[in-house]
Amino acid sequence: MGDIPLSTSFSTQHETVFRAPARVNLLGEHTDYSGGYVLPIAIPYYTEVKIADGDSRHYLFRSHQFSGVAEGGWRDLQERRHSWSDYPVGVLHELVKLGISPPPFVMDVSGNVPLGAGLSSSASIEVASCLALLHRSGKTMTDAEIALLCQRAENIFVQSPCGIMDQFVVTAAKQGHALLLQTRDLTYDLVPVTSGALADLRIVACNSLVKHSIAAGDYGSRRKGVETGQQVLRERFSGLRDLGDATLEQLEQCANQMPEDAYKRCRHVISENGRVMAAREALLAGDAKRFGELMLGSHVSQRNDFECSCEEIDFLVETAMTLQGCVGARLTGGGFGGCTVNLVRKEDVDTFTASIKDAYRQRFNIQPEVYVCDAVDGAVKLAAKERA
Ligand code: GAF
Repeated sequence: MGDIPLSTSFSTQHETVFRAPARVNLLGEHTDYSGGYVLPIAIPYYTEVKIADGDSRHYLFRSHQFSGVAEGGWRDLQERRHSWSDYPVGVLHELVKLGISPPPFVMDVSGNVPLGAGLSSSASIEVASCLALLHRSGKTMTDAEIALLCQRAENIFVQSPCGIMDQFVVTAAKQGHALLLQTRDLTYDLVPVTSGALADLRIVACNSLVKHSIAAGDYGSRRKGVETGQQVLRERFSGLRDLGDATLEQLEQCANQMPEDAYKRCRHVISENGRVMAAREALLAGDAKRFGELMLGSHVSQRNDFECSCEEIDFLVETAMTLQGCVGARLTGGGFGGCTVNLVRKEDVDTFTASIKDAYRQRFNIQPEVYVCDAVDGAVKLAAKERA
């Protein structure tokens, strides 16, 4: 339970509620900070942010779910607290840089997004907070502006070097669709997941319960490898903007000019971009089997080249692929733990769920969580109410 101050008194509260989902990425991992392609959906686990007028010159960020509050005037909110409140406070910092300073408020944060599971709990809280703070300031922004602002909040204030995928899909997702996003210019196509090639399948996430934070060093070191290799390629091939443009042939030509690990990280990213493009073709051709093969290819590449998997996740993927009705499985999200994403025939979902839980429990003595996911809309304003 949080350490909720009871001293704050309210006059009439004009309380408005905003909600942002979590996400599962179907394909395109670690491609979103070098101009590549991703294919995520938003899923129905949510952060809810209520914002109401405060009665002083203070800002108050509190939660019934997470411990600790952030409270005070602007000067009191300059330092990172290494707490959940860093996410909304980081968003406030980015708004203030743009000259947007909301009047005093009380923000209440709650939600049911699994934490440390690679399902984007951070982007969910950032985007819900951003909508609330914009509302409180009487301002609006486009989806892309909101996503980029929230990414900056995470990169700068939280000091977590994430890409743009999570913030974008959490903001802009559409029910029943995956978002095929080009992360260089933030253009996207909506790809149906409840009709067409994937109509007979469900998207199932399995949580290994191995937790990993992207603010920890592994994500950053992988990102550095990508950037080192990308720089070598740019110097060699004029006009090449980023890895979103690069080919495996070009990488081979530069292989001796970069460290081995940078080469492997780039090989993952370039081949992963190819897999997302191939997945688009597979979906257009109604070929779910091919889509599943591409997911597995992605997993192998993450395991061998990006080196961001772990024993528990490999076990979940390998086990899933032996189960009836599973057409594809892979690590999803930042990696080093978290979740797998699986495509499972509708009629086999119940036995798949029971079998994978059983196998994982027997192997690791841990009961994994399994989420059967619908693709839902991105962040919304839910309601405005007055409370005496
Ligand atoms: C995390 C990051 F936040 C994303 O930007 C992305 O890089 C992902 O890991 C890996 O694809 O979720």
